[in-house]
Amino acid sequence: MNTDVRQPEHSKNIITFGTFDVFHVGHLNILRRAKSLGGRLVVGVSSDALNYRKKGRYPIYNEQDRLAIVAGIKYVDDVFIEYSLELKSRYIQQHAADTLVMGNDWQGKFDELASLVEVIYLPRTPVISTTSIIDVIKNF
Ligand code: C2G
Repeated sequence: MNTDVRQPEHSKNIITFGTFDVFHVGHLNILRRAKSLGGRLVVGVSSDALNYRKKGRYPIYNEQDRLAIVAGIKYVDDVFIEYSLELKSRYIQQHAADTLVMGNDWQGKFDELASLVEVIYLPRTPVISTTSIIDVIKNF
């Protein structure tokens, strides 16, 4: 009897990154489409400190809550905290990823990683963003 339960040969090891603050359907769509490339999906969720360094403000939801929300999504196999944008190649190697998926707001930004992984930019879901949701709530 064949008891081999490994992923099939063509299965990908996919990695993606994001803040996923105030989780919305655009976030869900990119995770679903990343997973649908076929294989295992691991997600790096940016730390609170990384957000503060890059954007000058903390996310609405803290990193442990954002990590728990993303981990609860059925398309996601594993999560970790992304502490630095500059550590992408290390995270890719740690998770033995062969495919990097990012939304096309990052188009071209990760092309230098193409020697390590296949880099795929997926179109963003139009209109919705964490910033626009915050604005709507502010003006409610
Ligand atoms: N996204 C999308 N459509 C939207 C909004 C977001 O497809 N309407 C995608 C983004 O392109 C990204 C992912 O959802 O791939 C997460 O988006 P953010 O939470 O905005 O992540 P960001 O702050 O861009 O990531 O290494 C990257 C960093 O972690 C920062």
